Amino acid sequence: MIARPILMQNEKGGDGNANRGTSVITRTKPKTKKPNLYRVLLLNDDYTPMEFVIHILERFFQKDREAATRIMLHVHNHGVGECGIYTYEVAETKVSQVMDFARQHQHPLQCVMEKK
Ligand code: TYC
Repeated sequence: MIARPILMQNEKGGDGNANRGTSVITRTKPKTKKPNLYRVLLLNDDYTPMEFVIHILERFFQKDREAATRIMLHVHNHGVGECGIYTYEVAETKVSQVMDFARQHQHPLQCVMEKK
């Protein structure tokens, strides 16, 4: 973790001159903030072709054919399954890409995200 300099105004200053009445301290304790993570899930339905779901997993979730087939069959058998875990904006983008692609091909496939 990189210690970032923190610029602080001290009790003096306010005379308008650059950096007069200021002091710089350096953070010593590393500040590590974990990002909120979101699961992207596929939901089962009776109409979307298995091959289409496998294609989605390869195209948008970088799965190889074997992993994509395993996830698709899990969703088919259990009703829901995880495609991946991402930060909020990435997860949101994946959900939109899947929903748009499914709609374009007139399949009822549903994709959702949930906070981990
Ligand atoms: N149940 C679908 C079928 O039998 C296949 C399917 C799998 C659909 C996963 C959606 O998310 C899904 N054709």
